[in-house]
Amino acid sequence: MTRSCRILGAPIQEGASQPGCVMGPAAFRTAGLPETLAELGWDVTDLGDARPRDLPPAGEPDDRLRNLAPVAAWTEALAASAHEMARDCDLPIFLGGDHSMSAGTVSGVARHAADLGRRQFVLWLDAHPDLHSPGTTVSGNLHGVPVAYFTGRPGFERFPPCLAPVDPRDLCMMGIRSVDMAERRLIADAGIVTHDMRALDENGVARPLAAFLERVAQANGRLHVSLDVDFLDPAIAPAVGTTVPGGATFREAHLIMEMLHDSGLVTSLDLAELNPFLDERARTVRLMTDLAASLFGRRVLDRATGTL
Ligand code: EXY
Ligand code: MN
Ligand code: MN
Ligand code: MN
Repeated sequence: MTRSCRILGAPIQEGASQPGCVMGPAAFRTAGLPETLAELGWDVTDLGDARPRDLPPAGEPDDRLRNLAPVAAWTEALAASAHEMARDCDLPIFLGGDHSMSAGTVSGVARHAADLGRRQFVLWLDAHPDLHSPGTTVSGNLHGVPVAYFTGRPGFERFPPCLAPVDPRDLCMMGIRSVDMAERRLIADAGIVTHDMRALDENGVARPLAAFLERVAQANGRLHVSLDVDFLDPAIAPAVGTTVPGGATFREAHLIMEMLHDSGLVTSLDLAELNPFLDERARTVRLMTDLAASLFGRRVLDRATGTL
């Protein structure tokens, strides 16, 4: 039976310090993402780009936070769209746009999981935990807060309410290698399963990922994957404003995507933080598009028969 996928651009860049993510959705389309997935047999519908909601004036601007009102407006719009898309197709894809997009996308798909009486799990592939609240962020850049928002942390009074918070114990982080002090304490207290790059160096990606996927399957959960460009090593993916040396390799990233496809558990996907302005001959957007293709079933060799 043909599986359906809907694509929504989220051209948000207000959460980042470096402009450019606004061009992300267009770059993915230029790289042929929709056509690539259709060639893999998926029923693909491109919904175009989201627009931020008109929120009432947000009161006194908080000069510690960059672009609070626009990011809150984007969150409202993306949460509503993500909730509908999760209801209307098998696997919605959200094209970023900076990672503040995930405050809306994850809270929206989690609301649909709650409608179904199922748990929402999240695989967070990122150099950063993005676990700040408005009261703890040092930079004031709101692409550093989505995980705190969608896990229902306090301090988001000037955001739309998160209607179905994700249980932090249903979150698995991989690739982490840049953590601020406030985030470090919270990861320990909240019991978030975190495989930093040191752990991946020692254990590889397959074993920790298989253990997490087993938990999702046992719980009959829905699984959102949020892939931040900076999860990857900057040498293979330079088009992101927050590069951190020592990221995942080409094969580690593809193995994760291939295992996710084989599990059949993924029910939504973010491709976040692509900044085409920083790319080198489109190689980052091509890699991210290829990784999405691996998640959607593209194989070099068919594992069962070993044939091409
Ligand atoms: N933790 C740092 C901050 O809060 O500014 C860096 C955040 C980077 C966020 C990018 C999307 O992953
Ligand atoms: Mn991120
Ligand atoms: Mn629903
Ligand atoms: Mn990051």
